[in-house]
Amino acid sequence: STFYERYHSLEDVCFKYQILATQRLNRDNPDTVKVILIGSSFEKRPLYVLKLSVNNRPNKKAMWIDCGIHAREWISPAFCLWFVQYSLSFYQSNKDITHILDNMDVYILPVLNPDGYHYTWTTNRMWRKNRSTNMSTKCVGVDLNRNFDANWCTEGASDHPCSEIYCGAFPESEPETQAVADFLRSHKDIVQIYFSIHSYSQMLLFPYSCTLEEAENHSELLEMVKEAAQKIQRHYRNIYKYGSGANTIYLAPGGSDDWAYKLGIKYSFTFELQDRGRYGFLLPPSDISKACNEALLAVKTIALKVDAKT
Ligand code: 0X9
Ligand code: ZN
Repeated sequence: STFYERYHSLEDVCFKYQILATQRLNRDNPDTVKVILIGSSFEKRPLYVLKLSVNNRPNKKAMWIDCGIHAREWISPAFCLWFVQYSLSFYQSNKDITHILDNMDVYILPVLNPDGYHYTWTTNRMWRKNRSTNMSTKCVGVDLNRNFDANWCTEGASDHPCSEIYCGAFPESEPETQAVADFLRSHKDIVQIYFSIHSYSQMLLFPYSCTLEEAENHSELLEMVKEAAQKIQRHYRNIYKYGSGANTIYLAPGGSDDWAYKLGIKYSFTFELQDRGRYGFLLPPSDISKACNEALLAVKTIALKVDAKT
């Protein structure tokens, strides 16, 4: 199997990212791939975003993808690497990725929660939260997908530090949350599409998850995820559910997708990749390529639809 059909330690992901950053999308332009440091984790690990940008046209729109917000969801960082590799390999040969990259910059954060990810490799494979500590409790970690400022810590999150869905002491209390939120705030006029990649259960979700109310462009978002799910079914014979988060899985406030949406990024999505529970978080490496190709098809489908509208 290739590099991309295996899971990788944090060190290997970071090393690979530095290598990828030296590659080019476009032979004529050296500045197509760039690494940006957006902050650091609780344990002071760097948070690197890769920027793919094929030309320097001003006012270009952008798409954001983050992976690995939940430590044990290993298929997620694998997807971010897959996406970068696919972009670098098929720009100018696959018409969809070419069209997307010609029209928008792409920012990819492969491991939003590096401390947690490292911990799943060394100590506890089923860890979910980050690894922040606090004098007032012996329990470790905040659920970073409950720590954003979107109906923070209401029903569907917990204010108990020992809970798996602990929302933290206050919104954006965690350095990882802050780094992402700061970056998106400072790029909100260009970032049009937000994707957060999770596992498992095979779902394509959009806001809201923090309330049962419908998003203002609910029907537009529904149309997009429906088309993406249909394409996955047609090409890969696999079923993905789709809909707003609160209606499709559960109420879960403080998530990054809802926060990004409220910031003004009207095309905001959370994907839950394979599988539907057979292996759960322990998806075998032999399933990585199909899981990533399905998600890639969904990302491309939605990006093309957004691009056609704007
Ligand atoms: O509960 C979550 O954070 C996500 N599911 S997971 O099993 N990967 O933990 C779903 C997130 C959906 N979006 C929001 N809750 N905002
Ligand atoms: Zn998750």
